Amino acid sequence: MKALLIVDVQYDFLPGGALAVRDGDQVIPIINALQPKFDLIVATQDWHPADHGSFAVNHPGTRPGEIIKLSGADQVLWPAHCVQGSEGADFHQDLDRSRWKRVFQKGTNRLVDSYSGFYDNNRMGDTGLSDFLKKERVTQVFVAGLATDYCVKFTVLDSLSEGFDTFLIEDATKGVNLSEQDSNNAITEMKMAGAKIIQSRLVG
Ligand code: VGL
Ligand code: ZN
Repeated sequence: MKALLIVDVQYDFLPGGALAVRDGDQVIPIINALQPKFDLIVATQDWHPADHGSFAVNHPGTRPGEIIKLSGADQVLWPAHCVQGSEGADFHQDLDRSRWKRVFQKGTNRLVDSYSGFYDNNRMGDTGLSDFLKKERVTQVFVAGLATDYCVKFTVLDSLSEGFDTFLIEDATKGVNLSEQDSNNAITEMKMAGAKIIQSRLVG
């Protein structure tokens, strides 16, 4: 069984959003065209409390892009984004949600960020995604969405470590690129870890 995993296609990561990914909206029609090729579709949703520790505004004197220690780990500080219940946390209205089986929310613990849809960055909190996919007898996981260099990358790496045959659908993702090469480096890292990098037109 193969599953499509759609990562964080939310207004705050799209042009005009608080943490906008350049051309992020270009993934929407590609993801919509992919969905009929899958019998199982799930999504992740970045879902932070307003006092989340990854927001620069919650650390007076800091700015987005700076790195601090949060619960002992290096943490990039972000503009406030995907606050629970806000419009920015909503999925884009053009994204077809009609066949999604479940949405896995992440980033709810203010003390640790959670880029992956499986586990938080300290590998403590578990969204239940891995157990869910295993119960559904999924063996192949195809990942699309935002952002290539953060949530998509960590989701792909955790998917591999959970034993799933994992595919990155390259043209169905876009990166933040705080540094110019971040997305390219992320793709190399995913490939080195065992992910297969494919294009959407080649998904059967
Ligand atoms: C993400 C930064 C902070 C993402 C989420 O979805 O890639 N990036 N929170
Ligand atoms: Zn976030």
